[in-house]
Amino acid sequence: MNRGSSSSSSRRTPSKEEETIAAISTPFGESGIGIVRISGSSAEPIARKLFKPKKDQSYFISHRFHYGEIIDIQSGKAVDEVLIVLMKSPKTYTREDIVEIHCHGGYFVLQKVLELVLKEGAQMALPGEFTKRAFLNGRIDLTQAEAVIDLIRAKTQTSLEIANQQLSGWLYREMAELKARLIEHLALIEAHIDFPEEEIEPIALDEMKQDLKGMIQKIREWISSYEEGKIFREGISCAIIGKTNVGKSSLLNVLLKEERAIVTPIPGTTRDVIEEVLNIYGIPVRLMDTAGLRKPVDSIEQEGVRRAKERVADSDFVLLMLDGNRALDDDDKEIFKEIKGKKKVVAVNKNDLPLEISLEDVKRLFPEDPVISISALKNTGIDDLKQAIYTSLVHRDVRSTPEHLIVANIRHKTALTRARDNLSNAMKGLEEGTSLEFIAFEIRSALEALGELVGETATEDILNRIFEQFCIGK
Ligand SMILES: Nc1nc2c(ncn2[C@@H]2O[C@H](COP(=O)(O)OP(=O)(O)OP(=O)(O)O)[C@@H](O)[C@H]2O)c(=O)[nH]1
Ligand SMILES: [Mg+2]
Repeated sequence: MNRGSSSSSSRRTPSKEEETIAAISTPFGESGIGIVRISGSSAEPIARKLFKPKKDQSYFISHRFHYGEIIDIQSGKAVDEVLIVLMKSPKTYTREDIVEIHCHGGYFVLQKVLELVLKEGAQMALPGEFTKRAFLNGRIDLTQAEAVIDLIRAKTQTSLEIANQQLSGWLYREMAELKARLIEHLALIEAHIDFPEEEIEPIALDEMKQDLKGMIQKIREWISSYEEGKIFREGISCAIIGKTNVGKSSLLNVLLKEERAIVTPIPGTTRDVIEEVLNIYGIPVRLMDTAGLRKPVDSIEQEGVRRAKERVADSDFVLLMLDGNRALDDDDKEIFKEIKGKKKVVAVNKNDLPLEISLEDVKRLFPEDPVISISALKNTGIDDLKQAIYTSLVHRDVRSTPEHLIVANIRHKTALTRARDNLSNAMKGLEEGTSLEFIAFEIRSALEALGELVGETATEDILNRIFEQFCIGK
């Protein structure tokens, strides 16, 4: 985790930010093209030294590709045939001059070109340093920088959408608005601290309370949106649980659309836990098919049952399966005890066969949970089941409205929680007529939390922790 930080403190301090950095920005290994990126005031002079244009052209046109060769000045030999682009500050990723050299994508070639660039005075970039410069130079705020990481790591369409939403800077804009309003309130309070003989006018006081209330409510909604965002980013684990032969492995296969698990009519077929990730409307769900729970017949099954129970205990979510063609028995009831208190969806399987369990009875047993009738064999009710899983995890439809904003980062949630607590304290203070100094303190603390969120008052330590998560070259 800490790889980048020690070198960052020894090699570079913030005052040296203007030095020129370079890195290979494409992944290691062979590829069609590979890019060496340079950022800083020496980017253009370095490019001029190393690049020999095919056409007789003595200058670079900004933001345009030029075709030519990278030359090793010492030997005079061409290293690679390249496309090079100079992007003059400020319309660039870092707001500094940027040069990108698009080489052939071989590791050695790229390494060689990078070496030549470094020889001309550029410094090797640290992880995330290009993005860090974009932040330090005011092109993006801290939440947008973090969105870049999320974007790179996005595994589903929805997590991509959430990252893009954050990259658009909505959080920054909302925080700026909240802060502006809080600063106004603070100014009014501080004016009255300076002139204690004057009381705040009741109308102004009412307005302030009203406004604070609105802010607290808004912040609350963002905080609760975090749980949704987290689900899309990190996914959830879900154990399929049920007695033997109810069709757990069949369901896993149907959901995955492949014959992943062995299915047989013999009870006790599955022994070990089988795990696969399924995308349910944008949520990465780690599905676990487990051994059917019953009194084990041998030591292998006994171990399987132990593992199944362990997974149930650890999983975020449970898919309880019942066999609709067999009456509920003691094995089922044992399982009901096992999953008490778990978030779940109940699937009553084998609805292609005559029903021996009434769905009404099952609903009465699990009044809080969705009960879905399916057939894993005939592939019916599976979409309803997926929908039920989705809605029991996500309470609002996050996909339908781009305006529905999601906080997807624990750091943001923590800062918002602090701001909410400070504002609630301030609100309480106003209602109880506490000293204005106390209220001013709480509002100032809230402002600090919001400033930290967008990076205005973030410490070097916080910044390092964020940018260390990037790869080199981003
Ligand atoms: N008719 C019918 N049969 C099904 C259905 N789902 C599964 N089966 C059959 O039920 C038997 C058991 O299915 P499995 O998927 O192996 O059941 P399981 O719950 O994984 O069983 P264990 O691994 O032994 O705990 C197989 O013969 C399946 O073909 C269904 O919806 N309808
Ligand atoms: Mg099975």
